[in-house]
Amino acid sequence: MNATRRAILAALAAGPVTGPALADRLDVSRAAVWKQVESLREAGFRIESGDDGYRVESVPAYGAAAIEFDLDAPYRIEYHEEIGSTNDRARELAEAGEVGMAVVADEQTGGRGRLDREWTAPSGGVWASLLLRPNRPPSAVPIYTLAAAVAVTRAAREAGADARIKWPNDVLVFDSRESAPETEISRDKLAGILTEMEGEADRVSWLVVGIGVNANIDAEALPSGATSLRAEVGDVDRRVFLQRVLEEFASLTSEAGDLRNVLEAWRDHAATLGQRVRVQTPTETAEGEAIDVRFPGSLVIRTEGGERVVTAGDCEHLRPSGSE
Ligand code: BT5
Repeated sequence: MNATRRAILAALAAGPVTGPALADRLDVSRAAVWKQVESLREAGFRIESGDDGYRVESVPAYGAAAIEFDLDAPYRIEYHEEIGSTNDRARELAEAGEVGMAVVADEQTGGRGRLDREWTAPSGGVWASLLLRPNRPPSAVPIYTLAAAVAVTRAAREAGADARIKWPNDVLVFDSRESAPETEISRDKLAGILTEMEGEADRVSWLVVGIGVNANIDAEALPSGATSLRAEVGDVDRRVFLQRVLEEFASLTSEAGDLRNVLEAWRDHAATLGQRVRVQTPTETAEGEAIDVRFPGSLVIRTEGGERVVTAGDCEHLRPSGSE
């Protein structure tokens, strides 16, 4: 999307505005304004022109301009109907020097999970990869994964799903039909996050935070153990849902803010804390009660041999000892 079109969208989001006022404000010709308004109409925006100027009556369901319209987060959107992996595309853009972008797709044909696992990503999901260049050391990067999990969880809860976070990167929905929910054993994966980066010792060069949410997808189209917003609460407006995720994420990770605040928000939504867990790290297995999360995202586990702090790995929630 070009800069004039983006600026027109931003102005229209604030209310009706006349063509001449837009031309003045953006320092372009009236013909240029008209051309961009026409192209927005072609993209599916219903824009009426009345006495008070152009007014947006409706926004297309999804797509770059739709997601950017009225978005309160500093990201430009690149949209694809179909792509291999939005993370791969964001990495390409990183190599090309871009920043502050989100690559969004309706469908991914080569979606990736952690450790080269496959991520099933049919049409109807929210598949998005954010490209950032935070002024932070690589050691702080795990907190961005936690922030993304918090952002997705908040948006999913607003949509009505009982979403909670399993350390470090899974958003789960708990089965409300379960008779004894305190055992918290029955839950399905609604979303996952894949964070990738390149950096030097003291500074991140680029960071890609890939967010995958099973939104308007039949549960049958997903692997076992997965669920979708459609299955839990019905279809959502993906444009609004993704905007919420991006806005939450931007506010949690703003350069001016304290990243430690993410931990507080994460604890509020954590399913893992207080649970018996088994965490498989690349080098060891730790089993015990998950008691806290520490900056930049490590899990503190009380094991028989004392407290252990794990920084990465796959976490399994176990039945509490003494239960069936
Ligand atoms: C993740 O990996 O959970 C990270 C997933 C990140 C996906 C996003 S989508 C946008 C961006 N572009 C990409 O290419 N990726 C990111 P992990 O914790 O390793 O979980 C992977 C495992 O989850 C798989 O081995 C399956 O068992 C399961 N799985 C696969 N697809 C799933 C889905 N759609 N929903 C729930 N579980 C799934």
